[in-house]
Formats: sequence, C-alpha cells, structure tokens
Amino acid sequence: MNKKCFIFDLDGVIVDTAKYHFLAWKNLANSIGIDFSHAQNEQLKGVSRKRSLEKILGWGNQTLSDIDFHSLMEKKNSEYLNYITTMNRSELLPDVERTINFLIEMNQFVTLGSASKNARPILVKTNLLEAFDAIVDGNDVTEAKPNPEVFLKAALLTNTQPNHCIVFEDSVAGIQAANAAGMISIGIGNENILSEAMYNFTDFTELSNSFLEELIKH
Ligand code: B16
Ligand code: MG
Repeated sequence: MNKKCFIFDLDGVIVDTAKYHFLAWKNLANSIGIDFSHAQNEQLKGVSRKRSLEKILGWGNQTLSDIDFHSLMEKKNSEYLNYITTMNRSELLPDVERTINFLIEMNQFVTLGSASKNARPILVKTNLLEAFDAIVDGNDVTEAKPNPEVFLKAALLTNTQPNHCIVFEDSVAGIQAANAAGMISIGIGNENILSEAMYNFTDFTELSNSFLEELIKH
C-alpha cells in the first residue's frame, strides 16, 4: 500500500482566513500612511508576519525602530485575533473536510504546513486538530516560505521522502516552497496567479477522490 504525505497549507486552503489577514494588514498599512492593494496582499500570502511587515514598510519607503516594528506586528496580530475569535466550522472552505476524510480513509498521512503562528487555535476552533498526523507551523520554522523548511519538516515528521509528498497551497510563496522541496505542488485558487503549480484547482470541489487516488498510486 502506498503511503504518501499530504501537506495542507492553512490560511486560504483549509479556512477562509486570508480575508482577515488582508483586512488587518490593510488597516495597519493605512494607519501609517501606506496604501495597500489586493495585488500587494497576494505577495504577502504564505509570508511570515515579520517578513510581511518588512515588505509593507519597503513599499512605503519607511523604516522603524525595533520597538515600533514589534508593536506594529502586535497590533496587526491583535486585530487578526479579533476577527477569528468567533470562528467555527462554518469557515472551513468547501470540500476540505471531504478531502481530509478521504485521505484518512485511504490511510495516508495528513499534515499541516503553515506559516502562521496562530494555526493550532484555528484547528481547535474548527475541530480539525485530531485529523492531522503532524503539524508544522510558524512556531516551528526559522525560514519563511518560499524556503521549503516548513514542508520538509512535515516530510521528516512522517518519515516520507519529499517526492512522495503532495502540497496544497494558495500562495505563490508556498507553491515555490513546495517546488523547491521537490514535492508535488497543487495550487488552490487562481491559476493565473499560481501558474508555477504542477496542478491547479479553484477549490477542493473541483478535486475529485479519483484524482487523489491517482496521486496516491503514482
Ligand atoms: P500569523 P499560511 C500564512 O499562513 C498567511 O498566508 C499569511 O498571510 C500570514 O502572514 C502568515 O501565515 C503568518 O500568520 O501572523 O498568524 O503568524 O497561508 O501559510 O497557512
Ligand atoms: Mg495560505
């Protein structure tokens, strides 16, 4: 029996939190006089909190003291946490649960590879924590996506070779990280944006169990 490691990104793949990250970053950027567009937000998806703020300051040609930098990171995170306090299973993206349940039924490894430091509380709120064989999040890595560290750690924890790992991602940085790790990359979202992915689907409703079976076999 083939056992592959399926690695799920969190924000924008399992839950619809990408919109909350966008709102919190937009409000923060605007509060210091920096414009923030949807196109810029795309460049922050999958990118760590620290790196995201560095990029925003770069776009606005601003530099800050360490203290101010950390207080802005805190401010963004507390607004984000406010958005997700009441989060529940209704914010799971369509057919994510069907996909996870099918993979469990097929005796595959189901793991998380997220840049977020808030991943575990979100999995608790959505009742998914138990579904994962391994969880790697922003607290476990030193390098942010597009560095492959987060996905390679998930492979290591399940003792799976990278070429037997399949990554579901909604961000350009995450697809690049999966490709750099030598894994199969599957873009979930806009295929024009995620053009570097090996396969593309708008969402999991388009991704059939028979396609998953093919991935398991080959
Ligand atoms: P936090 P993912 C990423 O999560 C988000 O896409 C990105 O927008 C966010 O800045 C990053 O996590 C850090 O999140 O501030 O909660 O630690 O998509 O890799 O699951
Ligand atoms: Mg994501």
